[in-house]
Amino acid sequence: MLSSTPSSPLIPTLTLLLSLPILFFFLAPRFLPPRQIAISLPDELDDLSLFHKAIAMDAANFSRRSTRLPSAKSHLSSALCGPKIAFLFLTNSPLQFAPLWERFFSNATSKHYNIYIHADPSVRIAPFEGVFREKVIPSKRTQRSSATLISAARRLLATAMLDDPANAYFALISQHCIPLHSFNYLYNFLFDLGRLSRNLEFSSYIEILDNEPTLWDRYNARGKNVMIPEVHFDEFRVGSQFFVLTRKHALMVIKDRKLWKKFKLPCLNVDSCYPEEHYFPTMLSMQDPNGCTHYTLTRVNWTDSVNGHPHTYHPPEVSPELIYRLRESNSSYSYMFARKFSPDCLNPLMEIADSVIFKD
Ligand SMILES: *[C@@H]1O[C@H](CO)[C@@H](O)[C@H](O)[C@H]1NC(C)=O
Ligand SMILES: *[C@@H]1O[C@H](CO)[C@@H](O)[C@H](O)[C@H]1NC(C)=O
Ligand SMILES: *[C@@H]1O[C@H](CO)[C@@H](O)[C@H](O)[C@H]1NC(C)=O
Ligand SMILES: CC(=O)N[C@H]1CO[C@H](CO)[C@@H](O)[C@@H]1O
Repeated sequence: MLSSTPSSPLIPTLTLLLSLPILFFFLAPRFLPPRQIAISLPDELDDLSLFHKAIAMDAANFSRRSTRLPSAKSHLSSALCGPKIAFLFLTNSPLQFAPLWERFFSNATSKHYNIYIHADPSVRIAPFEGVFREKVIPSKRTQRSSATLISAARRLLATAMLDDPANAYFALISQHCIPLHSFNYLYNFLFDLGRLSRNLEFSSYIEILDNEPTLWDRYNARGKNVMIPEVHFDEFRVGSQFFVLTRKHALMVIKDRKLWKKFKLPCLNVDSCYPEEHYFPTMLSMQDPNGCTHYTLTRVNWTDSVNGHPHTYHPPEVSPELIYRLRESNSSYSYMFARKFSPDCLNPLMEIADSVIFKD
């Protein structure tokens, strides 16, 4: 009898209580930070096993020679018999500029480069064609501003090291990147015969900055003092993830366990975390600051950036003058790549490919 009493407050209360999870479900995304994908133990073990293989292979191929040659050269020793550039494409979409890259590679012999693609398997992407055919490596899910991007880059480095001992430079490229020079120009720049003959060490082109105003927030994005003792604040660095690393530094990156233990921790403050912009510059500046130029070869335009995204170029902006402007740098050499370009820039870029971009 009691339960059927229409005036019982129980029913509305129950209804309200039952609807709370539903309400929460709809409202929660507005209040909670976006969830980060955690890196699972099986994924971690897969990567470790890959890294071990690559490290062992590198030791087998390079150790004997390094007793005779200075170590800097030994890690580029394959240079003596044709070093290669490993192009590491990190994407979660089709490669929108594939035809432009296809043109870029058309002048290169396969003796001078290799291509590897890490493609987020949770996104349906049509099979890659042409020079990109069957170049996808075993990939895992990636998410912006999370340690999954570090994992993906390390997976690409290790796979490329293991695949070909002649891979001497490793260039990380995204689907939004375009080349600013011809393949030959890039190749001759990286494998500068003058440096080789003078026995100078080859440098990695990676941006390493310590003067960003947001650095303190980013350092504490996993919780206060969490990075100690592995990384003290005065060792913490920031820089673009788009690097060109030597084999020596690629090896350092996949050998690292100490910093990874901290950088893989989930971000509590996702909006000021961006682990992929800190892990590589921090690690290399701690281990070999003089072996790095502290400077990236990938131009990006941060003017009027929105939501942590750089300026995205659209078709009306594409012109020969833009390419010339993007090449200009404050360093003694020119930028080799640029980002970000919207997919519909492909046609205007193709129109100036031979007459401007690859004309050197
Ligand atoms: C950078 O982007 C801004 C717009 O956000 C634009 O006005 C400027 O011309 C761009 N700079 C270069 C070098 O393209
Ligand atoms: C060169 O340095 C100046 C001054 O620091 C800066 O305003 C400019 O954006 C830099 N140019 C490039 C291409 O990085
Ligand atoms: C290919 O090489 C020729 C001769 O060096 C050059 O004129 C042309 O621009 C190059 N094309 C590309 C796509 O690199
Ligand atoms: C070029 C070269 O020396 N390649 C060797 C690298 O090491 C692996 C195994 O460790 C050999 O199978 C390759 O022939």
